[in-house]
Amino acid sequence: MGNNNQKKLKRKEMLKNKRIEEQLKDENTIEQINKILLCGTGDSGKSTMIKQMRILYCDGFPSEQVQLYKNAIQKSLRVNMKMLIQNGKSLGIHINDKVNKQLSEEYLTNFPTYKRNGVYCNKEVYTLKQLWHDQSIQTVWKNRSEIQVPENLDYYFNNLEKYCSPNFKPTNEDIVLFRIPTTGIVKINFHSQDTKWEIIDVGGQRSERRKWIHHFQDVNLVFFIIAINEFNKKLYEDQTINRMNESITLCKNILNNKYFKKTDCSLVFTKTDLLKRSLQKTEFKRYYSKYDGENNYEQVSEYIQKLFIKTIKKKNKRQVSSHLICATENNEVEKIINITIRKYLERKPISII
Ligand SMILES: Nc1nc2c(ncn2[C@@H]2O[C@H](COP(=O)(O)OP(=O)(O)O)[C@@H](O)[C@H]2O)c(=O)[nH]1
Ligand SMILES: [Mg+2]
Repeated sequence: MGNNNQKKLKRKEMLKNKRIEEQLKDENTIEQINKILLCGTGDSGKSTMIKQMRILYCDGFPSEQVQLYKNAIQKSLRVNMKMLIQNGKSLGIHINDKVNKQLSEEYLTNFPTYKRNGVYCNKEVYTLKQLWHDQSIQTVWKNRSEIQVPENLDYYFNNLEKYCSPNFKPTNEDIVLFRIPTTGIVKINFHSQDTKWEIIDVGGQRSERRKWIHHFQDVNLVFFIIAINEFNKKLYEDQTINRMNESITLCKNILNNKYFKKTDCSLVFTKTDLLKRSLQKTEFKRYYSKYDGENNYEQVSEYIQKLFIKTIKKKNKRQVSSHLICATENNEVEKIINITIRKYLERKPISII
């Protein structure tokens, strides 16, 4: 009998231990999701980073997104040709070629009809192609820092027939290179180095920035995104303000915010490809008179990085890193995400899933 009681007690003890073990296991597996917040002015490349993450970690874009981009890309060719013709006039660049001048006038007259019809007819495609290759329109395009047209417009105009076709289906590259301004919040979840992460994209234009504060709590890493080629551009929202100066001011305000005093941050300078292209025809010193280096990519990019880094206070309390990337290149985005997370985990080992 005594033996039986002992057996029962032992069994009860074993069951209790098992339950405790299972409970502990459950507690350890409660998901710890680490947060990366993307900040920066409009057009700096935040959503491009998110799109690359979607390609890397989430099997690309759902069909409704692909359809959205198809419509937006097609619409933009028509709208931006109108912009190039009209802005050319205000910049004093008039179409010299008689035939093309006539075509451009007809285009502006027919524009409302084309817009209403939506689909491209052969005549419109022919006109757009002629006008895009016109020397004066190309001069307007070369002076695009003076006007508000999308950065990668040439990519689409150089392959016009494809994009005007009703059968066109955007590739990942077509989507990455095209901008639809972000309103609201976009989040992507992913695993990296045995930890769970959430990356958050917010709209960057002035009207959108009020919403950022709601996402400042519990952020593990802040990525401040800067388009490094913006030194000669004006702000979309206010044509009197230089885009890079706006970005410097925002960087100072965001990264010295009380929520981020001890938060690791990465300055991510995008559009390195466009900076290289732009320095071939533009003097950096014309916009930053204190600069006394050479007008080459290495020295200019070094100088710009320093302008931003020096605005960040309390560098001893957190890790601050700086990266130069072409954000439209998938592997460059992947590389900096991996490096930054690795450095973060080395410093602050967190529970592994
Ligand atoms: N050529 C080039 N284009 C870029 C780069 N990064 C972003 N873009 C383009 O810049 C535009 C604005 O990017 P987006 O991510 O929407 O900016 P956001 O307003 O900060 O979200 C898009 O057309 C992108 O394709 C880059 O490194 N190189
Ligand atoms: Mg965006």
